[in-house]
Amino acid sequence: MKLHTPISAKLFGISCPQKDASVIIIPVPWEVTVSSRSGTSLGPESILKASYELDIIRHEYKKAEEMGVAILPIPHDWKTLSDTLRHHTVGYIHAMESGFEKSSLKKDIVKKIDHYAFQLKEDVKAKAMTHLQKEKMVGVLGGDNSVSLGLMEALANMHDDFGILQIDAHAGLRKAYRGFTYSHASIMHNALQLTQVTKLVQVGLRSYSEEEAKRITTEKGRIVPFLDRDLKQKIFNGTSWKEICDGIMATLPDKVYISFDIDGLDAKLCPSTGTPVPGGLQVDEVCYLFEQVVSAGKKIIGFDLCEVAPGENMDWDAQVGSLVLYKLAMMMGASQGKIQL
Ligand SMILES: [Mn+2]
Repeated sequence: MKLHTPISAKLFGISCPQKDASVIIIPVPWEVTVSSRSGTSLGPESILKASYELDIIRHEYKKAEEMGVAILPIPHDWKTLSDTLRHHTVGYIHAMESGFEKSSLKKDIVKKIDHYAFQLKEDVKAKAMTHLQKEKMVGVLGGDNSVSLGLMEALANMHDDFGILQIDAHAGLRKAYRGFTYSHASIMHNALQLTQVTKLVQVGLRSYSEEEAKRITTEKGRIVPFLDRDLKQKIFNGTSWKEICDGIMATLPDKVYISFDIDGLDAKLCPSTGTPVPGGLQVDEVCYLFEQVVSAGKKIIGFDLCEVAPGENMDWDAQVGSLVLYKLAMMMGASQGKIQL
């Protein structure tokens, strides 16, 4: 499926020059290491397009105008490179999954992908630093889950300590999954290399390996899991979502980075995402959770939204994506006093 970025990209249908924006969104159309369905490199473009419709749904979306939100141009060179490299990785991943783990191709491909993925990370980091130094707030819009590391590194340059609130069906704690240092499945493993990340609070997990489960147990204290099945058990037994959110808030430090993989939601809300998993959260639940971060007096210092893919149901996945992108941007702004809730 091909999309076309409009010449003037008006996120949420508002025209806001970068210099006037409080929040800058960095789009990253990248999906080189995804292991199953592809499509998320079209995430930024499809969300941008869907976001034009938001203002006619509810008047509350006018707050984006008040705060000023701008999206950087979608870097089509990275998209083209992602598409080209995917041709190598698809074959390689397929070979590994068919038992050819010792393939002689491995070294060359992994080296090449690691090289470009490092460059992508540095590019995102440089863009983030540029805007953070101008005292703007920054969010990353993927692309696959790996693309947020550059922003996390930029924030680690500016903050001594912060926690990550991760909404995801997956733990993201695999070490160099399929050999790739910057794999989508390794994002939180890589984030935890930053000593400034004092907490990783994972909400909605329902698909993880034995090795990842062990890691969560071993690093208890730094990693705090709120498994999907435990959340559901509590709700079915009468605990309110408010009480659950209070419990999540109690584990977070004052500065919070939100990492939102769309597959943390109920798969009905993101049917085209790469690795959907049954179960998961509702949009209203995560929006309420983000509001609670603000109400608890915490400061949202950055965020990412990843793994939204247009697929065949282009409008639907992107509509959900644009709504949660809006919510993330607004909550970050509210937490830093730019708008009132
Ligand atoms: Mn995931």
